[in-house]
Amino acid sequence: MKVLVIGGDGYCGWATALYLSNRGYDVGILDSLVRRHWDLELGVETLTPISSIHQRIQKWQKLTGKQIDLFVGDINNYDFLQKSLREFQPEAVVHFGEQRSAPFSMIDREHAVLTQTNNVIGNLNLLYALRDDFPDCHLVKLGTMGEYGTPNIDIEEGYITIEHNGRTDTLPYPKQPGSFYHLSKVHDSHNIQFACKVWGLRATDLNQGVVYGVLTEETGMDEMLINRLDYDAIYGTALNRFCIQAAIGHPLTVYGKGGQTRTFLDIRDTIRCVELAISTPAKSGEFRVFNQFTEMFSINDLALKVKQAGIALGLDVEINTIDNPRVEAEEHYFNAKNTNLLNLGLQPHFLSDSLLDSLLNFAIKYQHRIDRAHILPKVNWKRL
Ligand code: NAD
Ligand code: USQ
Repeated sequence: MKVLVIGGDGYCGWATALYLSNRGYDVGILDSLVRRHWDLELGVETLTPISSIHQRIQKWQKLTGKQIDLFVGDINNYDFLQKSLREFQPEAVVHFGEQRSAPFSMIDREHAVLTQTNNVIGNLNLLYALRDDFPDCHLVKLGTMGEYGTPNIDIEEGYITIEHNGRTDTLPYPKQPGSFYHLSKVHDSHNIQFACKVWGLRATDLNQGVVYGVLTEETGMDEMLINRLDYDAIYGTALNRFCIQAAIGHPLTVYGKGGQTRTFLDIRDTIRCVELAISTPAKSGEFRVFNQFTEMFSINDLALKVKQAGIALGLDVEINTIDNPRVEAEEHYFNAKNTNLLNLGLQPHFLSDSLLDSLLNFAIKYQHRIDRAHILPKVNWKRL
């Protein structure tokens, strides 16, 4: 099957592209490389030294004999997108290619607008390109669990059946996102659902939780295939950040009370979930939603786990509570369903001591690359 991975130079996309290529899929990567540009602009670097996309793909071909086609360009450029799709002829498109940081989207008006135009228009272009040339192609779109927010009732997978004044209907689950980035994902979901309804496209929205870890079988084959691992306050995410902080003796940065509960998954499950979605496509006209995570943790739980794993490695780990730069509930009910992917056969890699160990050791190995100035958060959600 021919699969185009949009955003294939990024954290989730690179691991997915190699995994699918290894599994025998005919893979293409489309990426504007804008994430590398944003890193330069922010003055941050991934913990790990990543090679250029060209070097990465060449090395992969040398090691495995497998070819990955490369399309460098922006999906906001419709001509480029249309031309690339026509050349590659995808049967499935996995769309990771968006600005994915909540703090980035909250820096100021420019960054909010950039995030929403990049994400919403890019996705809308993709919907039109599929409608015109590949109406049967399965769109697998990365959404986020953060679309739902933290409601005081259980979170279902995309839809909820509601009885109101004696009548019943199954409706999209209410969305209460917590940043202009998370809002962009909600807008995407609505656009995709509408396109499936009016044009008969087939799509799966993967509402993914926070991803952790860095090693996959494929990216571990050679240092030139190494994946990015962000630790800075803009792009670094909770668990990855905590492990890197622990490795250099920086106190773990718990925002506010730390009772924020989120969903999480190992990057090795991200790639498997995408494959499960691709191999059982949505029906024509269907907008399918899967909640893509394996476990739920509060931020305090995570900090404690990292502290314990760090102590076992002889590290001195301190947990610091700092003022929460975000506006979010810090103590709340949270219970989300994730049965769709399990029913398709997902066998989760639950968070284990060995994973924490490996992540901590990765961080220790590359600690000389860490710039401590980028650890504490500087972007505030509130109107200061
Ligand atoms: P990333 O920033 O590492 O990768 C995104 C890639 O998309 C980058 O290589 C970037 O250059 C590319 N890109 C961005 N805009 C583009 C455009 N207009 N045209 C072409 N390419 C473009 O992000 P990631 O962590 O790999 O996340 C991938 C997707 O998964 C995102 O949509 C994100 O919202 C979603 N997601 C990520 C996480 C996580 O914890 N990392 C969790 C849930 C959902
Ligand atoms: N947090 C801390 N300390 C930190 C970093 C984060 O307490 O040092 C807290 C935040 O306040 C928040 C939670 O941890 O309550 C998660 O924050 P995060 O930065 O790990 O993740 P988030 O901003 O939600 O975004 C990440 C990805 C995004 C994806 C999302 C999935 O960057 O692309 O969509 O996770 S989800 O969280 O399910 O929305």
